[in-house]
Formats: sequence, structure tokens, C-alpha cells
Amino acid sequence: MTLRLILGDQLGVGISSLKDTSKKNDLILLCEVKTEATYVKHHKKKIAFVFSSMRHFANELRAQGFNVLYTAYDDPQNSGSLLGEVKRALAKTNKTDVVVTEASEYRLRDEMSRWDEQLAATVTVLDDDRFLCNHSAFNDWAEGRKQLRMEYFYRDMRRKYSVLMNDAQPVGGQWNFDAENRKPPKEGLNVPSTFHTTPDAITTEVMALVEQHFPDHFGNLLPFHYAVTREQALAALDSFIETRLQTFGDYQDAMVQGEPWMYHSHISLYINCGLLDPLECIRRAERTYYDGDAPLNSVEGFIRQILGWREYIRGIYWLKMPEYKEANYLNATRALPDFYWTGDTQMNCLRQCVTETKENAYAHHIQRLMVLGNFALIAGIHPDEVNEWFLLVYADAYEWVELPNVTGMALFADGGVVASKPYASSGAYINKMSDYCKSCLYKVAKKNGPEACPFNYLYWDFLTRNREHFAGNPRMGLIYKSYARMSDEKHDAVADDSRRFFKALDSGQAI
Ligand code: FAD
Ligand code: DLZ
Ligand code: SF4
Repeated sequence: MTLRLILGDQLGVGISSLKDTSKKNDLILLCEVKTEATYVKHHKKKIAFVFSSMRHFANELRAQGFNVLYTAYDDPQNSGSLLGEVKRALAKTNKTDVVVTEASEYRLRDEMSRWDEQLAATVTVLDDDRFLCNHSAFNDWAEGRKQLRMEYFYRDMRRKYSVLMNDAQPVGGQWNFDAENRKPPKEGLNVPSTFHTTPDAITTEVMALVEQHFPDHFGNLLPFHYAVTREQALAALDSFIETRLQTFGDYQDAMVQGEPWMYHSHISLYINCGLLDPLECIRRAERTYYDGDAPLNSVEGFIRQILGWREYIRGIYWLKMPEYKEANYLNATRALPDFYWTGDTQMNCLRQCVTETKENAYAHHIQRLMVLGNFALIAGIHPDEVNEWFLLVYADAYEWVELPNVTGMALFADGGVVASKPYASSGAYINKMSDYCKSCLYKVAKKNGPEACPFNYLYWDFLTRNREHFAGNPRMGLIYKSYARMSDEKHDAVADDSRRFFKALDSGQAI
């Protein structure tokens, strides 16, 4: 006699809210609602992906003999909110209790904590056991530590799940092979194409619905080639393991014009919405190493992202919320430039990353961190504006994973909880790790003047503007020493160029 609510990022039969479901008596509810589709103006492709995956999942449950109630977005009876749909479902049936797995985002978990009072039913919220480190285990790990560094968390997780371990020792004698994973792109890389599906009737219908109801949302709907079922998501994982994992490590940080996918896995959207289970991805990669089909630097690097970073980021989110959302350690105030929406800038790296984001609702980690995030950091853009952008543009974005990556990793707005120093860089890093600068109007080799790469002077301007925050950081000492060695003319040129650049940026001029 239970109503079991499944959210759009809980699309797996193993989810805790479906355990012990009675096929005869229970009703499973999924609903497409305005509140979830518009709390930020999600990328059109993200909405199409979530709605189509929800519809396919509902059909799979029906095929397995479960009773499913599904509210489509354009159902005239649709109340527009999750609470409204639960109320409607309770009124239609004789159900007296509601079971749901804990929402992954704070705002919704908080809202659900009041449902008990608002519904004529008992509401049971279950732990989300798809994650490999639950709240209390993360809090125990964090307790009493001065610094919450991912690396030490990751080692504990390797031990706990016995992943790539030889008894107590890491396979290969090292925990981390990152030093091997920073190769710049070489000419003529033959990057395999990413996994493709052709939209079926359900996806095609959803795309028309998205175009009709969300016309002013960011991003292109077409081409749409993402997996929308578990079977397809497993095929996407297979395709990564077979065609890209071998080279994943080597070019993990590399960026190439016209190659948005590089050797990354493109599975974050599937893991985050429940189509893939994180541990199965980890075990699959581990097996590939033991079978001799992929090198350790790639396999360890890939596993660290899921077992280490993903779990750590989620742990930080729940440890630090709700205050974390307000963090603005560097007092950044600037508005987000228009080119984050249009891609209309002469800065080629930014133009490429925004254009690819618009087309694919995807950009890989280094594009997010060292181009889009780095610019937002050194230009002093307000964290609220940057967070909103990152939360809506990517198909894998939910606040639990987006916020610590943006506020913590990219913007240093948490004052160093996630990162031990800011991920700020001049154009030299982008030039080393990409071929973007070759096609740029700005000159990466020029440090000052109107032709110079703006990252070059904005980087130093950022460090001077924020001296009080970083001068005492042992990892920044050498950088401040090299600034001190620069001439007064050079210091003035950095300040003048930055002033000119910000004036143009803030007045909406093309840059
Ligand atoms: P791969 O490079 O193939 O990595 C494998 C998997 O590891 C990913 O699928 C993902 O599940 C996990 N992973 C890797 N890095 C991280 C990380 N830093 N945090 C959490 N999981 C990680 N990831 C999201 O899932 N959603 C977001 O909204 C998001 N926003 C980000 C914003 C910024 C500013 C930055 C710097 C990173 C962000 N990330 C986010 C992390 C990372 O960039 C994406 O997970 C990754 O690019 C997804 O592509 P992929 O599946 O090809 O990943
Ligand atoms: C992302 C998303 C979107 C676009 N739409 C829905 C929806 O209509 N119904 C739903 O249940 N979930 C949706 N989601 C995913 C939710 O936003 C996600 O479950 C919460 O953010 C988790 O806290
Ligand atoms: Fe980006 Fe500067 Fe290179 Fe242009 S020159 S692509 S702005 S890093």
C-alpha cells in the first residue's frame, strides 16, 4: 500500500526506494514537473535527456510488472510540482504512505523534510545507497582533520573497496599516476567518436515537447545522441572501455579544437541520473587493467575520478551545506559576461568551450576548470552567477556535484576547503595543453598591450588584487616572489591592461 516516488536522477531498479516493492499493492510515481525543469533554466538537451530517460525507465518498470503512474509535462492535470503530484496520486489511490530515496540536492531534501506535515500520509526518506561513502562515513573521515584533501580520502576508499590493491599496498606501488597524465595533445590524434544512439519515438516526442515548452532555454537540442536507457548507457560504458580508456590517462588534460570528447568517458550524466552504477564502472575499468587491456595510469586515473573525486565532492557538499552556497571568500562581484551564453568573443579558448557546451551540454574537466572556470576566477565573477551557469548548461549537473566543483575547485570561493591553491593560470597553460591559441586573435606570447592574451595580464592582476588572501599560502610563495622581481613598468602595464579589459567587458564591448 505504498506510493514510491522516483525522481529524475534516481533511474535505477536498485534504488533504495524500490527495494521490497510489491508488484500487486504498490504504485511507483514518476512525474515531469515545472518546478524541477525550471528552478534553473536547464540546457534543452539536459531536459530532453532527463525526460526521455524517465519515460524509458517507467516503461521498463511496467514491463517488469510494476504499477507505474507517470505524469507527462503537458498533461493538463499536471500540478507542476513534485508535492502537487504526490498529493494528486494519494487522492487518486488508497495509499497512506510515501517512500522516497533522499533527494540529491539540498533544496529538495529540505522541502521534502516538510512533506510529512503537508500530506495526509507518512513520508519515509531512505538513504541513497548508490553512493559509495554515506554521510556519516564522510563526516567520520572529515572529523578532526585540519585539511580535507581528496587524495587521503581516495586512499581510504581504495582500501575500503579493495580497488587496485595488493593486500595493503596500491597496485603498481603508487596511489596516483597523475604525473603521467598531463601530456599535451600531439598532432594527428585519431580520437574515436563518442557513443551515439539515434532518437527513438519517445525521445523524438520529448524533443518536440522541450522545443515547445522551453524555447528560451540555453543550448541546442540537435544533434541528440545520448543514451536514454540502461542498456544504451551500458553500451556507452563499453564503448569507452574498448575505445578510449587505453588513452584516457595520457590526454586527460588535453584540449583540441573540434574534438569536444577527447578520450574522456562521457558517462557522468548516466551515473548521476542512475542509469549506471558508480561501482560497476570502477570494477569494469579495474578488470580491464587486470586483463591487460589498458595501462595502469589510465585505469587508476579513471577510477580516481569516480571513487575519489565524485564521492569526495558529494561528501563536501553535504558537510558544508547550506552555508557553502553563500561562500564568496574572494568577494568577487562582477556579472557573468554575455559571451558565456553566446560564445561571442575573440578569445578562442572561451569561444570553443562555450560553443561546444551549447551544442553538447558537455565539456570535459579541463575545459570546465582551466578555461571557463579559470576566466571566471581571474575576472572576479560572482560565484552565484558562475554557479547558476554551470548548473544549467551541463547534462550531468546537479547542485551536489556542481557547487563544490565551481565554488571550491574553480573559484576558490570556499577559502581552500577543496583546493589547496587557486586553479588560476595565464595563457601559457592553455597554450601548452591545447591548440586553441593557434587560431586566436590574441597572441599568447605577448604579455601586455591590446594584442596580448588577456589571461596573461588578468592572471597577475588577480594575484595582486587578492594578495591578502594568498601571500601567506606556502604553495603561492614562489609566484609572489616572481611578481616582486618584475619591474614597476611591468606592474603598471598589468594594471593598465586589466583596467582597459574590464572597462570593455563591463560595458558589454566585444572582447
Ligand atoms: P571523465 O573525465 O571520463 O571522468 C570519469 C568520471 O569521473 C565522470 O563521469 C564523473 O562521474 C567522475 N568525475 C570526474 N571528475 C569529477 C569531479 N571533479 N567531481 C565529480 N565527479 C567527477 N561533474 C558532474 O558530474 N556534474 C557537474 O555539474 C560538474 N560540474 C563541474 C564544474 C566545474 C567547474 C568543474 C571543474 C568540474 C565539474 N564536474 C562536474 C566534474 C567533471 O568535469 C565532470 O564530471 C566530467 O567532465 C564529466 O565528463 P566525463 O564523464 O567524460 O568524465
Ligand atoms: C533535472 C530534472 C529535470 C529537468 N526535471 C525533472 C522532473 O521533471 N522530475 C523529476 O523528478 N526530476 C527532474 N529532474 C531531476 C531533479 O531535478 C533531481 O532529482 C533533483 O534535483 C534532485 O534533488
Ligand atoms: Fe585563450 Fe589566450 Fe590562447 Fe587566445 S591566446 S586561445 S585567449 S589562452
